[in-house]
Amino acid sequence: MSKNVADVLCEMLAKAGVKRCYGIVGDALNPVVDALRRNGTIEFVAVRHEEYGVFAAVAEAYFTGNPVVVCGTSGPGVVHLFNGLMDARKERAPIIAIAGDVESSILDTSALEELNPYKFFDAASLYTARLVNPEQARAVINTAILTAVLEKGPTVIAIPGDIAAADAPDQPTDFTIAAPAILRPSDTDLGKLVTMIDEAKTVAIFGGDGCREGRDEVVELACKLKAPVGYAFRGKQWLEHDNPNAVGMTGLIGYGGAYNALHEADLLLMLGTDFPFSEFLPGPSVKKVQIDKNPKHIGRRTALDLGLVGDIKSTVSALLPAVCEKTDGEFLARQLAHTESFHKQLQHYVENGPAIKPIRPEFLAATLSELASDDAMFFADTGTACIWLARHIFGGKNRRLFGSFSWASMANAAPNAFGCALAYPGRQCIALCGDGGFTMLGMGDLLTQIERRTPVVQVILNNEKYDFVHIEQQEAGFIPSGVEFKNPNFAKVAEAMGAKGIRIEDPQDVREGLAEALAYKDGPVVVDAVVDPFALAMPSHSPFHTVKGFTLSFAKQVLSGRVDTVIKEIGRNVGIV
Ligand SMILES: Cc1ncc(C[n+]2csc(CCOP(=O)(O)OP(=O)(O)O)c2C)c(N)n1
Ligand SMILES: [Mg+2]
Repeated sequence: MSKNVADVLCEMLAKAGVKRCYGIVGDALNPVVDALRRNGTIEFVAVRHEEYGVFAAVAEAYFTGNPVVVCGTSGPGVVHLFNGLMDARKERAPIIAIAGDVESSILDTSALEELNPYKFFDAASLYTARLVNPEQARAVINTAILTAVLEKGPTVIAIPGDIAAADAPDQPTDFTIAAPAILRPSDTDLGKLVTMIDEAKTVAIFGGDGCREGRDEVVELACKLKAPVGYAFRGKQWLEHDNPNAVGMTGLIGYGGAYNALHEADLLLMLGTDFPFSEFLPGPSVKKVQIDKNPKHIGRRTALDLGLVGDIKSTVSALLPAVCEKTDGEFLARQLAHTESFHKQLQHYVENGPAIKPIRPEFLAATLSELASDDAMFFADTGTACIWLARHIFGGKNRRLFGSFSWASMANAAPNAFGCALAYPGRQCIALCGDGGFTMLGMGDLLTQIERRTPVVQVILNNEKYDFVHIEQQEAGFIPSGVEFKNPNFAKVAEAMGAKGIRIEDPQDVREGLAEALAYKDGPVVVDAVVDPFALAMPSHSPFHTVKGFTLSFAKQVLSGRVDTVIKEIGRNVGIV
């Protein structure tokens, strides 16, 4: 039997290292799913919502580096892919989306479910193609794969069912994927940087996801320069562990001495970060150098004294032998001491946690971190889960931390954990979910986990509100509104669906409940943790407008008769940092 276009598609995707395709079947995709079935190399993972499939794919693709396929059809099913593809773009995950298209004979006639992929995917996709002629197949599929893998992001192939089912021309399906190219600044620019470093009395480093490959080199440089190392959320998992110079994160969920270190240094080296919160970066009193392999990142968050294009590993490797070692460790010691004292403050609700009801999320997260294995993978929903992940879940050489850090979509954690549970069987995959996030997307596809008996641990922060927004509204001086909702007992819901459900209401049961969840290997677990809805977390540095906003909001709430709420909010956060 001759091959059809869908066969060629599957063959090329399999050759690119694709292991899974997440999605929902239908019309135009039927020939594609049939080809996947016949090919047998790529597993089709049937989900209940296309967006869930994409978030699962993003985590798998980000960590493995292999491309992962997602699919949806036609207009509405394709639309459900979009949010996840934006996430893939921002988190830099190689995803290839197959978008089922209407029959080629009715394209551009406003047919039922017709969607123009070029317009629709414009913001998310690095390369969008419409396969309307079998002769295009090899070139289009080749480009979609190479762009996704080498530019690290999503690409889209829209394909009408009749084209997927059409005979394929006899074209070669082999291709090569180059290893990442080595990119480093010119000798002249490196020379300028060496002079700046040697002339500076004190240096601080601030790193992001770009330090992933060059982590050891960055730590070595920091040690040579006696430089404290702060990090953005996406840099935490690479730069925090086994780093004697680590001083924590800056930004709204920041902790430790990072803010001070960055502001008090003579020279700040920003390495592989596109940290978006400019107000947390120092002004002109600190000299700033940024190094990134993406030229678009250079200088867009803050004005620089020097901007260099290069990947962190090779640039820092070239820098290391050229710079003079610094001998005065006073600046570093001061920043480390500050970090240590912040860390002690952070322990307030952890140490007192067993005696505080409702359960403090700090205590819940810290206990989870303590009980989880050394190679556990943690995922946090956008919301307060991110704060507790950043502050109380410790990374390690083999631990992984992930979230929708740059796109900041809700409801990512459960699918992220599901994707990694499939890609890394035997590893603990733990999702710290908001109750808003879990009910938005996670609950429906709990059925997918159940059917496959995938051992994902979902810990739901049951605070009956969009707490992050609640905090945000107060910070901006508003009276909180539209943020509260009612929940069912999630443990009972999970049990009724066929998963293991554990409800924890009492702080005394936290350790035992989490240990039981982590030990369960026979399928998914939902831990329904009833946590304090008034838990607040302040950054290590609170900008003036934050303090002003809270004061204004509290005053407004008192004036509108919500004295009770304000007293609870203040009373429950006396040990706050
Ligand atoms: C898809 C999406 N919708 C809305 C938002 C805005 N938003 C950010 S955090 C948040 C609240 C999350 O609530 P929940 O999941 O309950 O977590 P909590 O903060 O309560 O822990 C909202 C509504 C978003 N980031 N993404
Ligand atoms: Mg919530």
